[in-house]
Amino acid sequence: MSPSLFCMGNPLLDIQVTQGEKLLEKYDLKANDAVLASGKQLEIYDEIVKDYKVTYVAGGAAQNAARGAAYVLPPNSVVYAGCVGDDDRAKQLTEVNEKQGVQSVYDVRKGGETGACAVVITGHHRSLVTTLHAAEKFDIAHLSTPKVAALIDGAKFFYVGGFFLTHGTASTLELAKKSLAANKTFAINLSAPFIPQFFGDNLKQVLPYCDIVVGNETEAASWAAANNIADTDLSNIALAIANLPRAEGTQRPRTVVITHGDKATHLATTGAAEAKVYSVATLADEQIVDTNGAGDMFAGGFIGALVNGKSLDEAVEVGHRLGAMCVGQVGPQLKWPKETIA
Ligand code: 26A
Repeated sequence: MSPSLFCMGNPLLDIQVTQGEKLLEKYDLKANDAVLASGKQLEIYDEIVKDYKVTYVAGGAAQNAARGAAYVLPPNSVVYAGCVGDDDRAKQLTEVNEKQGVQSVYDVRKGGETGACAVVITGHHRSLVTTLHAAEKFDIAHLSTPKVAALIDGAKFFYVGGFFLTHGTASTLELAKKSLAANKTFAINLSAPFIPQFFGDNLKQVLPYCDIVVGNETEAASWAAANNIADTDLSNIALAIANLPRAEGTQRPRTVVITHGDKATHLATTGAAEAKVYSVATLADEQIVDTNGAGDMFAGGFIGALVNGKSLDEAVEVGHRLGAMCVGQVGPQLKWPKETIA
């Protein structure tokens, strides 16, 4: 059986540091943000490896979500594509994926370097500083290689990181169009405020094909601002995204789910009179290790549950459980041995 969920994104190794207050100041970073490193920020990787105690963990937003989905799905359900170098980082990512039930079908750049993300933790915040390296060299031709093409044909669900739109809009559209032609489900994550803000045109091209859109409160706000929507209510923003035009031939409504930390989760579906608001269990301070990857694990759990045939309500619940589980671990990780979730 071919895996039912095909994911695509930027494979990254996270290099995580805690108590990073000084780093935020030095590199001009917001406590809770994701950026592409530029100028002086490119020095952060050498500095943290040299002067801080770092922890290496598998990252890459869509890859985290893929591992999250695999957590709640039967074996051999999830495959992930992205571009890496032929280095130790890629080896490490492949091993973690394999252990956690994700088949990696990497586009491998000979002599290339796998991307990295400096994760600066301050309290319950995380600032992500990414250098994509090989990740942005993903070649659309990879999707037509016999192995990957067969996996795309065999999949029923697709999930792409919005982050991929910094370089891979053509590949995303190719996948999205295949999904539509075969009446499959295509999901995207808004990924970070800078995607709607600076890559809004790319997002606009892809959104008509998206059956599922996942994001958080800062990404929803950024999307609203970029689209001249003054309303800041997350339910209304979710509804606005749900009601955006669809590609011709689409046979299903669009579902938009916007998380807001432990405050609430908002879910809107095309044509609905109002969004549904779910409450989220609050974790005690001592249960929180860090929040890196929590949104990805929510997305992975949500999508995985839908692939499993669960209802939207159940899928939100699974997402919440995985998000909370991730917050209790270092970086974008879940508890092993596996707990039964769905
Ligand atoms: C293009 N950018 C900036 C990125 C990322 C990214 N994944 C893909 N593309 N910037 C940060 N991440 C990942 O987000 C996860 C947390 O949600 C980090 O690797 C981290 O694991």
